[in-house]
Amino acid sequence: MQAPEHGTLTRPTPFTREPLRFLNEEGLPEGDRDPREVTGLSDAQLVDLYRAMVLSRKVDQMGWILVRQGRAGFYISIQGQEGAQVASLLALEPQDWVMPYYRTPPALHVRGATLVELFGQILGTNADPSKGRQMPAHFGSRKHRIFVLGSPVALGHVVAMGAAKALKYSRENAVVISYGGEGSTSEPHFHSAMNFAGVYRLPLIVFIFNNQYAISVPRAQQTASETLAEKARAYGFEGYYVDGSDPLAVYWVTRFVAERARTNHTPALIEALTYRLDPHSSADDDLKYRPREEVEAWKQRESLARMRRYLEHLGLWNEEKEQALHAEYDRAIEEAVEQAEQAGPPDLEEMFHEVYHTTPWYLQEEAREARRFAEEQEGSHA
Ligand SMILES: Cc1ncc(C[n+]2csc(CCOP(=O)(O)OP(=O)(O)O)c2C)c(N)n1
Ligand SMILES: [Mg+2]
Repeated sequence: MQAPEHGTLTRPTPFTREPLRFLNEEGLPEGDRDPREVTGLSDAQLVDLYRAMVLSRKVDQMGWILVRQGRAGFYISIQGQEGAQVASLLALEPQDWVMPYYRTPPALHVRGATLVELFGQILGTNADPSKGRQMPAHFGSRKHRIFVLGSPVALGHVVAMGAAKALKYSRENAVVISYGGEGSTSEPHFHSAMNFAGVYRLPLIVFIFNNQYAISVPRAQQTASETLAEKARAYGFEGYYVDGSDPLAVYWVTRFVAERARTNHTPALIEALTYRLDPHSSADDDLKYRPREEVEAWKQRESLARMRRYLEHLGLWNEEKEQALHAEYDRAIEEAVEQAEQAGPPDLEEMFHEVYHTTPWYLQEEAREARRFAEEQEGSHA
């Protein structure tokens, strides 16, 4: 999707007590500002934004199916966060870098990752840019300027801060966005990243999905701060509290802070208020720690329904278009899964290569040993 011209955005208000938003829970514009004017998004771009959100939801649904069918070993869901995830990715430029967290991958098609690559990663086949070296939900691809995330919560923030420092010193006109959950703000890595982003004035955006739980731990047990966004104050820069179910507000704020970071190296923290509609992962039972009614209530105010209502309100969408879109994506996803699977498992020795620029002798030795072991196993089963 083509982004609007630079420098055209009005400044969002930092450190608000209520989340910034244009759309109310019914998907209708509230207040006297036309979100199209403030965001600079055209009608065609609004439709593209919604389409990308639907695609992310459908990739996610297929992720769950693959686990249930025993074709994937594990899965982590984006459901409930599609609007904020897609809108913030769309607000970036191709030269920017993305540090995903484990709920980001179903939206990475926005950065140019193909569906075959995304499903290749979930299935760990040769279609995966990381060649099956990572567990599902850990997509990365240098080609698309997407870092490979590490599993420890918040680790990405500090790596992203280092990358932002490198960009600044190499005078690249680009920004790094680092995603994480509200749980990641309790980790030392978050604070190190925030501290040095402020000290060195780095082009870093730390984007926090406050989905109100870190597995079973509620947000109230993470911090006594009223908002997460206000933590930025302590590090000498601004924090923005946004309604994460309003993709337009998320787009506006992200685009604004990204433009500012590229031109004058000002870091920013964004807190997007969301809700995780699914269990934490395919290995979790969320009804043990949160009531079904709470989940159902959040389903009523999530981003997909809101954005669809808004497009309908503008006369840009209807049931027929919705059905056609689902049919188109169902086909595309089915084909992508088939291709990703047909790519076959990566060669056994792949796991020893590309760990270092050149494979050191001890990894070469381990690779030979693994090959010998595999051949012995095959022999003993023959
Ligand atoms: C350092 C560390 N501690 C614990 C875990 C296990 N773990 C994985 S995800 C997660 C919850 C993180 O919650 P949050 O940051 O709010 O993100 P969310 O999953 O809610 O999107 C935990 C505790 C881990 N991966 N790394
Ligand atoms: Mg969380």
